[in-house]
Amino acid sequence: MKARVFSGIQPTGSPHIGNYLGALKNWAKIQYDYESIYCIVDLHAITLYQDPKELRQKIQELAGMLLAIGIDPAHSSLVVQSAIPAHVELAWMLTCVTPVGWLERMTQYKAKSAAQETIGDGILQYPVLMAADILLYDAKVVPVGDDQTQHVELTRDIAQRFNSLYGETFVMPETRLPSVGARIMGLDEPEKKMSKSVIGSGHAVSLLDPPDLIRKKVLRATTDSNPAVDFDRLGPGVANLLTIFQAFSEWSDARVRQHFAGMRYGELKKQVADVIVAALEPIQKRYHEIMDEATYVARVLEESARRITPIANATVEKAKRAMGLYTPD
Ligand code: ATP
Ligand code: LTN
Repeated sequence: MKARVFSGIQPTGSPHIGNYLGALKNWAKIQYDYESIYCIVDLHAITLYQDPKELRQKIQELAGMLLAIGIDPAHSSLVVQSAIPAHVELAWMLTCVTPVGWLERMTQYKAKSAAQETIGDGILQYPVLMAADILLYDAKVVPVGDDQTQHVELTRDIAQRFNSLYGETFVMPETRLPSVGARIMGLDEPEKKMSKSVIGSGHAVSLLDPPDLIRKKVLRATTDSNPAVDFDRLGPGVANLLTIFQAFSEWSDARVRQHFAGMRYGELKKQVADVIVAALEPIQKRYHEIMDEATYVARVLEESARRITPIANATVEKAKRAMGLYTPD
């Protein structure tokens, strides 16, 4: 039997090239080597307020986008988290073995809670639900961007603690980062991770941006006071543009160095914009075709949920038995 892969993405904002290069491209690439489950994590999204109508629409659109980037429903399962109640059931059981201190140490929790006036319990519990997502399916491999490494480590700690308290129940998952592009930075602020939730026209390139907008955003990207690419003195903005180019083109380090050394920033930006536009064009075309097919997305989501719900339920049953909870015999 093939090992299982699991990963998730929140239906918030608009998916961008950071999501694509850090995670989604890898999802499509490794799906044939594993039994893959990819999940639109709407229960994670509501840890911060979401407009209900918008959320509903974003779930559909994100599913369409995941199919457009190449998730193959004949091979992989594409599901919405809230369609499978087992995620929440297991999350509660895991909550009960997780020390609050572990959760308070999470970088993402610290950043998100600092930005809120009142901190919803969901923001603190966020990584426990993520651990439940992963452990429900005995996933060995979790392809994510660099910002999620800490959460996967925590998943291992929670699994280990559960196993030592209640006996071997969960498989230990491992993070899978892309070799290039695990952390794409904002075009306007290269010190900050490119993020869906940052509103700002020059921050992120959305996967659905038209070519002229992509070019405009890249041409305006923050660089530094050098005139041309100098690999001995790379500022964060230029380094980020080179990473974006390399991740899309899949060129080797040596080829990137040779090609870009001494190139003026204007020309560098033009070439970066070209490589993004060329990669996104077929994705956007497929996206529109998929969204034009009235029931296709809904069918994929339903079939996938039907296929994997028994796996999730079996794990919940196993965890319940391990903990001594009631299970009808
Ligand atoms: P938000 O800003 O709303 O938290 P996000 O852009 O971080 O959203 P997520 O849905 O949280 O997006 O992440 C989906 C996947 O994309 C995760 O695997 C995450 O690690 C990856 N990812 C997100 N941002 C980046 C980035 N800037 N570079 C590389 N990978 C990223
Ligand atoms: N927290 C992740 C999304 C996510 C996830 C998961 C990723 C939820 N559950 C399980 C991998 C495995 C994020 O990208 N913000």
